[in-house]
Amino acid sequence: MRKISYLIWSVFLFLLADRCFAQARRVSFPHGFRWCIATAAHQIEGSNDKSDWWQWEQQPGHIDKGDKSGIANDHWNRIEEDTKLLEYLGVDTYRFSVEWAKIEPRENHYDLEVIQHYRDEVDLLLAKGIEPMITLVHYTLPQWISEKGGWEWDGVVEAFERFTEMVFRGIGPNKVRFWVTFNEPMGILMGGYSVGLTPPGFKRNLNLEKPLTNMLAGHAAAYHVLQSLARESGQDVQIGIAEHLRIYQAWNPLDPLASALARKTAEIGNWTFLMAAETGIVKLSVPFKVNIHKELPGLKGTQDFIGINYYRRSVVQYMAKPPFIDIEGPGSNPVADNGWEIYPEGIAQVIEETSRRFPAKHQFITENGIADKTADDDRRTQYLKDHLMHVSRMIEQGHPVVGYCFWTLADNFEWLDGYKTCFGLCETDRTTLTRRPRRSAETFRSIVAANGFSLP
Ligand code: IFM
Repeated sequence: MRKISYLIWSVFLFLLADRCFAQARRVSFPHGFRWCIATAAHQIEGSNDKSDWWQWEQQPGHIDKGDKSGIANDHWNRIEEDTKLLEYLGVDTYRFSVEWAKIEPRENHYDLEVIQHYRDEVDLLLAKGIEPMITLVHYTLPQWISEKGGWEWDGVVEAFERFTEMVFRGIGPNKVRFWVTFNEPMGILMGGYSVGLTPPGFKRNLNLEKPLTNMLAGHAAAYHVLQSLARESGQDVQIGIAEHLRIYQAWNPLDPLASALARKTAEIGNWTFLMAAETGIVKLSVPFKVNIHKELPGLKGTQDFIGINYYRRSVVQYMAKPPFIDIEGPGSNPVADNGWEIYPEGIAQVIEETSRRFPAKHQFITENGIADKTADDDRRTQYLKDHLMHVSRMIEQGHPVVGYCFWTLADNFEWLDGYKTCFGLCETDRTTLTRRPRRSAETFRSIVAANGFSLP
């Protein structure tokens, strides 16, 4: 009798321990957490021949191996196919951009068929139960604006405001709740206006007052237009900016110079735009180089959520050759195909810093992903889980992260890298454009279905 009771107790304790352990190993997300896939028009639609990037790609030396976006993934003609993939993954949100160069190919000439096309895309998504999140500017501009100086042109703010109104009215009220005015605005500024590696190719160093001011004024104008049009139709809209937030650290944390440089780079690269939209004050200062400090009317408080694009850590280290210091170095972890260090805990650090700077504001992970074309797709699968583990932990600690977009659906045109790097949950065959779900697509799908996953 005693033996039987021991046995029963042991089995009971074993089951209890197993259950507790299993719970401890579960990575979960709150009810209503948004699962999303992010894409951008120029990278997938194809034939964006009225845009500045299209022109840029035609010039030798700009894009790796001379790749051109060309037909890209022909998403323009394969919306149904791609929407089926989104349904297969089970996401409830799809972040994509509308292409200004297609909507307004010539100044003040709006192509209503193009607007209808986006309206149809939105309707299709809604019919499938997927909420659209629309990005208004994902790097590209119409070529005619670029020729006038891009974000330095005096008329660009008004043009952007008109374009925003056109998009909202064209798609129709009560359809799109989530809006992103700019994707990675500091990337646009640095690439196109500081170092000149992307269109319009200006090399202004840190003399960025004009384009920075115009982009912020454009953001504020778009924010107010969207909010007032939404109010007219009794709709709730949530508007944000998706900024590329990186971890910058000194290789040797005890090195004061490298640490100060890392802090300054983060302040400029990560926070200039987001902080300005919050406070209304445009601030950019580097001793002996630039000193911008001014208030922009109408800018303060123009973001309803913070969009976080997180990919990597950059380590500040010294080099033997000029310029003797590298602020883009990888740290001690493995790197992705494009050389970006894989640093999952960085997403937690970025969430924490975002909460500190913008308390109580909702955070949306608007992009997270890895360039990887290894055949077994282990790295992407692991990357996804490792980053989600940190996101879940931060939510448990009370950080207001409301959704997560994976970058991206299928391999596509990766800007300066052309078609070399592959960020897709699906592999795109560049000859047939067939999309083949990778192992990570299966993993993502099951995580979405279960609103979490168990750690091994
Ligand atoms: O492909 C880009 C995207 O357009 C913007 N964020 C980073 C991604 C990967 O480089």
